[in-house]
Amino acid sequence: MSAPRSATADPIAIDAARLWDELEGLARISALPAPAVTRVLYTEEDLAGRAYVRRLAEEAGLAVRVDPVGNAFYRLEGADPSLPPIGTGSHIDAIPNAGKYDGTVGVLGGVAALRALKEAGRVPARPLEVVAFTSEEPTRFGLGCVGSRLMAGAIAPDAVRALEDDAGRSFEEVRQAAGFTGALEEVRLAPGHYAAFVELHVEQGPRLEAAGVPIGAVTAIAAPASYALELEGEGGHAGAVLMPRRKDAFAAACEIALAVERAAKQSGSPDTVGTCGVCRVHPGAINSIPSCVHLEIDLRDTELASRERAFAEIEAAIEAVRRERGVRVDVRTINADPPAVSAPRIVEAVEAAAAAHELASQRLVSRAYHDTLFMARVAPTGMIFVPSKDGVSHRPDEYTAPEEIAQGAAVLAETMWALAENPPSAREGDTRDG
Ligand code: HGY
Ligand code: MN
Ligand code: MN
Repeated sequence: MSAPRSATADPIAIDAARLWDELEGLARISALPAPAVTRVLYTEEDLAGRAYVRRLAEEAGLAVRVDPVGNAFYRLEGADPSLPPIGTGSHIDAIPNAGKYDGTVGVLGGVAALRALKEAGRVPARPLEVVAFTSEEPTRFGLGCVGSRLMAGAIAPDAVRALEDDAGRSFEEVRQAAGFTGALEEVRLAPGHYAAFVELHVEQGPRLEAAGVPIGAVTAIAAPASYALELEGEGGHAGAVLMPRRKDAFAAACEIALAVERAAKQSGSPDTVGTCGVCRVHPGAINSIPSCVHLEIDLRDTELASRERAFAEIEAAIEAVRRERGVRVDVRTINADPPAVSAPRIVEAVEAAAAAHELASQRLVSRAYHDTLFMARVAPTGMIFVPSKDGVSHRPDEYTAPEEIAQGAAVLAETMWALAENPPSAREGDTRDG
């Protein structure tokens, strides 16, 4: 077994064409025809995608472990196997009508990074691990980052078991049917399990492309919150009930949706964003006044105080709808998470790795959330971004060029290598409250 690399070794080289082909192969595993990609938690497409990635990891000579919720760990052994690993990873589940690169670049790019080190005969000072997290997207059970929340102890296993999908099937029932058994209590990581965690991801925004910079060193991840609203008015005949007597639940929902947009625009912070991506109207007949509506709100900001100010505005608008329209509105918080701050040492390691590959880099905040948001509760973290064409994501026309993806994987490999030899202290970037 060769000794760890000296500081003067050549930069790590990634086979860009091979990584591109592997991403294309994964993109073909989808519930929708190309170019759209859909892989929803615990569906046959999700399971086929997991098997595809596992095969690539095994072919790369990585050791594989899968935990009871389906988080998969692909490990390159280090010179001292007893030391806490440096982790990386992301997700392969994809929302309906998504693109090819959200999450998958971080999983397959991570496998490519460890494979490149192994094929170059380089043994890191400590183990390196790629994690393919379960359920980063909220699509099936309404909550994102279920796998990393459980790993970080950010959600109780009972709360996960009780989640239900739109067909009324419980998380536990679906998980077991997908072949993931064992107790969810075993998913939680021991304190200090990872010495550091760095995720590679497409930016899902326009800044790197606009700046002509190939690498982003992420300094923080915005604070996401989501809410489920049940509105109950009065149904009736669309022709027979005169307007003064109506309690139209959909019109009430529209007022709330516009209040979400207004609160985000007028919050005083350019980083406040809000939308209502889910709206179900009952009974859903053209000539029947909507009696009930299920509405879901997604609200975020990089600053918690700004997000909370915006939500206070939305709550005031909801109260006005109750009062003026006589429509009942029940609000359930799905999640309201704090932001995550990257460990300064990891931000610097990403910038140094980019420089070692003669790549420009710039610091930026992640407006999307990622599993790193929760890994930041149990380890020093950072993220590496690569550009998104036109800033597009969560759409079939999402695109990042092959050489940009390979550059991200090379910077990831270089960063993990450096952190393996000289990890940050455990408290750096600790975002837990208090
Ligand atoms: O919604 C998000 O920010 C992530 O893509 N799940
Ligand atoms: Mn996503
Ligand atoms: Mn993602």
